[in-house]
Amino acid sequence: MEEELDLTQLKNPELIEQIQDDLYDGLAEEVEEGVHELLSREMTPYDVLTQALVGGMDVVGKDFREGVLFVPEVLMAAKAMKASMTILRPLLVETNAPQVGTVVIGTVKGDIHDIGKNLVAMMMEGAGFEVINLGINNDAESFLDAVRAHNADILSMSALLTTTMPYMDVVINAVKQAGLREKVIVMVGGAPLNAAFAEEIEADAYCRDAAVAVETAKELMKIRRDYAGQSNEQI
Ligand code: B1M
Repeated sequence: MEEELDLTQLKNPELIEQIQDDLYDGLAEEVEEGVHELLSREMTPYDVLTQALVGGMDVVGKDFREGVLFVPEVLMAAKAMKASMTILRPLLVETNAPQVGTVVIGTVKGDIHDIGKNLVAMMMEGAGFEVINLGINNDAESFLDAVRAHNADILSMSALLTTTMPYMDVVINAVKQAGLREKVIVMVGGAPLNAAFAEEIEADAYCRDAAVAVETAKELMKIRRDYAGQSNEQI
C-alpha cells in the first residue's frame, strides 16, 4: 500500500512542487490541503497563487500543447485549480484598499476559458475594485448591458483562442456605436494577445497577466481622475 505523504514534513519548494504535481493530476483535495499548509506557513495568498497554482497550470498548458495531456485531464486540473482559488479569493480580497472603481470583466463569445479571467477578477477585487464578473462566452450585448447597468469605469475582456480574440474588436465597435467609448476604459488580456493587437482594435491597454491588469487599471483610473480634476478647474 502506498504510504500517505505528510505535507508538513516538506520544505516550501518541495511542497510547491508537490502541489504542482497534484494539480497536474487533477487531485483537488490534495491541492487544497497543500494550499492550506502553505498559508499556515505565512506564505502570502498571492505567492501561493502565483508560485504553486499558476506555476502548476503552466506545466499543464505546456503538456497540453505538446499532446501529452488531453482535454479531460486538463479539465480535471482546471477544476483542482478552481477549488483552491475559492480558498484564496477571500484572502486576496481581505488585503483590500478603498473602492477605486467598477470593472466589468468576461470571456468573449465562443470562448470558455475562465481561469485567467477569474484570477484577474480576484486580483482586481483585492485591489479595491468592484468587479462584475460576467463569466464565459459573452456577446457584445452582454458586455454593453453590464457596462450600462453598473455604470462601469472599466471593461475587461479575456480571450484564450486565436479564433475568439477578434471578437474583442466586435465588442469595442459596439461600445463605440452605443456612444460609450469615451466613458469606459477598455482593457484586454489572454495568452494569444499582445500589445500590437490591443492597439489595432483600439483598446486602451493590453495586460500580460493579472498583476499587470491591476496596475494598469489603477494607473488608467488615476489618469482619468486627474483629467476630470483638470477639466473641472478649467470651468
Ligand atoms: Co484550452 N486551449 N482549449 N482548455 N487551454 C489553450 C488556450 C491552448 C493554448 C492550448 C494549446 O494548444 N497549447 C489552445 C489555444 C490555441 C490557440 O488558439 N492559439 C487551446 C485549445 C485549442 C482549446 C480547445 C479548442 C481544445 C479542443 O476542444 N480541441 C478548447 C476550446 C473551448 C472553447 O473555449 N470554445 C479548449 C478547452 C479547454 C478546457 C475546457 C479543457 C480548459 C479550460 C478550463 C477553464 O478555463 N475553465 C482549457 C485549458 C485549461 C487550457 C490551458 C491548458 C490553460 C489555460 C489557463 O487556464 N491558463 C491553455 C494552454 C495555455 O494557456 N498555456 C489552453 C492559466 C491561466 C492563469 O493563464 O488564462 O493565460 P491565462 O491567464 C493569464 C493571462 O493570459 C492574463 O492574466 C491571466 C493571469 O495571469 N489574462 C488577462 C487572461 N485574461 C485576461 C483578461 C484581462 C487581463 C489579463 O483583462 C484586462
